[in-house]
Amino acid sequence: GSAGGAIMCESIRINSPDVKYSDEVIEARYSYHTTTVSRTGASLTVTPHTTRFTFRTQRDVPRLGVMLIGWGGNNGTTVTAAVLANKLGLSWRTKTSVKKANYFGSLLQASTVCLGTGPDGDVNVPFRDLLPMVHPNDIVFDGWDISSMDLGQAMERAQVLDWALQEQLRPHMEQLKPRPSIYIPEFIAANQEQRADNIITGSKAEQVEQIRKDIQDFKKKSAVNKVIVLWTANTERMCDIVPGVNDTAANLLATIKKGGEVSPSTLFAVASILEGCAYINGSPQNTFVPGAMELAVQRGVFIGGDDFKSGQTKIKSVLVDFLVSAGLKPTSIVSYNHLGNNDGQNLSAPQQFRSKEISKSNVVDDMVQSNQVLYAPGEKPDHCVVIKYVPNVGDSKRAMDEYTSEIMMGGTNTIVMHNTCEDSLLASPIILDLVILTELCQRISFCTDEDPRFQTFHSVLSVLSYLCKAPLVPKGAPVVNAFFRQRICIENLMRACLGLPPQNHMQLEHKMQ
Ligand code: NAI
Ligand code: DG6
Repeated sequence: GSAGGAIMCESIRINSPDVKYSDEVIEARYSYHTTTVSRTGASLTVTPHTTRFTFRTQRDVPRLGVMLIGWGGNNGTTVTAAVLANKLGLSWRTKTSVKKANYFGSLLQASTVCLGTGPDGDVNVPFRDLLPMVHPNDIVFDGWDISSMDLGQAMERAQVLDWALQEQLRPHMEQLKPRPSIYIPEFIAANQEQRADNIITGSKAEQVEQIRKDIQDFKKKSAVNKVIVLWTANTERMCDIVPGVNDTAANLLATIKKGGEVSPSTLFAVASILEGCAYINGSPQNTFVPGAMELAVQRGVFIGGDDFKSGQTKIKSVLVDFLVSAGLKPTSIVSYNHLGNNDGQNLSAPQQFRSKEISKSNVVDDMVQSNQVLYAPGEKPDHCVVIKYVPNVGDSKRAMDEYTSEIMMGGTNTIVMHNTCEDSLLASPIILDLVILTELCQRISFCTDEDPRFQTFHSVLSVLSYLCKAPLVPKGAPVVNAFFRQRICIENLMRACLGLPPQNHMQLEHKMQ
């Protein structure tokens, strides 16, 4: 049947000699087209290339466990509650109508992609149907928090979900209790201190050991076959990159042993990597110091981040892409936020605000640099980010943006936006997409005709860029912030795994006589 224009289907089967199915894998031959450009004086020579790839996707979808750091926070409780509500098929009454649990805002669960053309035109299917993927309802959650509150009470503290829904969820949520966590007060705002009543004691090395034991314990008790760890705890201050301390994997491990400066988020990253678990950073701080990145590469473990791209920044990566690619020149971008949740309180401290300011500010760089008609080398729009803590608005974040652009013949175009919404209801589906996409990538391998040894993606999983404000990419790789380039990258990668050509939107068949 069809819903909202998308065909809901059990499975998709590709009818092509390039695609083979076995019980274990989908194997697809794929031609990857690139172009290189060389310059001689004032002239550019452009050369097309084709590389033949073979993609292999394991079909067996594991039972996935997700461990959240900051489980008792607004995002942690909201994503856990949302999955439970979906799993239980809950509905609840608000003053306007009856609401039903859903996954709106999830790229994989709630958006569609065009597979091709059928007798009635484009055939769109949910993104999640392209390849075998974990369904969010099947994810088992666990996690840590420096606050000992059970998830029932913590959900109430968060003030995100409607009360009638909380009442139905409470008996389930109150069974869930965050594990004690690593608390180093200087990394988060001093105003968080009263929450910290659930702490692992001991040296840094012992704390890492405890986190590793927690991961093993969760695996054993919940019978999951795979665990992904995700930081959705408070924003930390940035760490200095210090040679001999955190610049290499060996130095970082030695610093942990000696008890030198390492942030809690990096200690968690090290523990996860040593356990072979992918680790995703949903906050802006530089958890992935060079030593942590090197450790992930050495161990062949995926890492991803940084900072969920949920609202204001998502719009920025759409709007600036639109302006610059339409040949209009953004000259200033001014973004105000105010919010009243615990995230806002933590960000009211200067060092934690600075982490967020950095991750929110770099998001337009690639789009600006791509257009030398509009911008001279090194020229950038003014870009100002303000965040204020206003307790009264709770999780309902306000974002106000002013985009000023120079248009034809010295004209000025000013666009002003006001966005109000529950922050955690935007972040929760992103958390689900991050872990489901990461898990899928763990089942994909590929080789080329030149090098027939199968390999996996680079440990720094840049395909997660769409979901992150400050995408982490392998050293030397370009950072892409532009929203639709990030989205089409995911879509085309999945199509490649099915031996399908990239979406080109040319519709030549409709442009012929
Ligand atoms: P929150 O403050 O409600 O939750 C954070 C939780 O982390 C709290 O329960 C706190 O007790 C806990 N925590 C702090 N340090 C910890 C540690 N070392 N170990 C374990 N737990 C610890 O914040 P919220 O709204 O859930 O956001 C979480 C993070 O996600 C923040 O860093 C925020 O900046 C980031 N983020 C949120 C977005 C959103 O739309 N909600 C979007 C982008 C990023
Ligand atoms: C205020 O900016 C608080 C932040 O944690 C944001 O709400 C969060 O980073 C989401 O940011 P954005 O820019 O994607 O809406």
